[in-house]
Amino acid sequence: MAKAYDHLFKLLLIGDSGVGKTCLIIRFAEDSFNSTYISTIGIDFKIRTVDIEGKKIKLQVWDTAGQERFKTITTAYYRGAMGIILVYDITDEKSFENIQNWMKSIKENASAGVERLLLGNKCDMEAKRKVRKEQATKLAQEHGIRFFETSAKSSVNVDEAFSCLARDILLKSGGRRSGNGSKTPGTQLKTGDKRNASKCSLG
Ligand SMILES: Nc1nc2c(ncn2[C@@H]2O[C@H](COP(=O)(O)OP(=O)(O)OP(=O)(O)O)[C@@H](O)[C@H]2O)c(=O)[nH]1
Ligand SMILES: [Mg+2]
Repeated sequence: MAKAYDHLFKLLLIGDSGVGKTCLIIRFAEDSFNSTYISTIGIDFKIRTVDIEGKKIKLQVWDTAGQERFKTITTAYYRGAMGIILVYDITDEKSFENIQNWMKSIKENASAGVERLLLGNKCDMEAKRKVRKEQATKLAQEHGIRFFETSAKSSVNVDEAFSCLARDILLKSGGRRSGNGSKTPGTQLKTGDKRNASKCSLG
């Protein structure tokens, strides 16, 4: 019998409470959206298998509670993650400012070579925007990571973001190891522009 998948990648979503982590995962795994807000308690996960570069990649996506009181539980899951998605809400400036703290938390709790990705969610709410795209692009460049604006509600860039991260992990595991987890030159300035997004579309 053919193997169900070639690789299993564990991904983790972090970010302030209410930014839309759970909705992004539900959009990605089940292609649905619910506007009722049920704050995540502790930790949860969903699975979706995708095709990337001819490989079947099983993505186990861990959803963490953004509320401070769950921090001890959620940070225990950082270590096992191969990719971490940092999420803020484009209509909530505080959630963007806090990305620095979430970055710090990754540094303290995750494995050194973990792939990171920045998402500005709720981009369907343009009229309520508080965080300019350029601010986030700059922050992502400073950290040498990709950035996308997404909407779990309108299904914008969700598949693209997850597949880009999976693709980066796949490429990294396929021989371009840098040993200490630092990025090789040339992969530093990665932003989620249209060109990048189309390159990362799912097969
Ligand atoms: N307009 C809009 N609303 C969204 C979007 N994504 C999530 N929401 C809404 O934002 C609220 C919070 O979404 P959740 O996905 O539960 O947020 P969370 O980050 O998982 O929050 P915690 O579990 O508390 O950490 C819900 O009412 C969602 O319906 C989006 O892309 N656009
Ligand atoms: Mg949640």
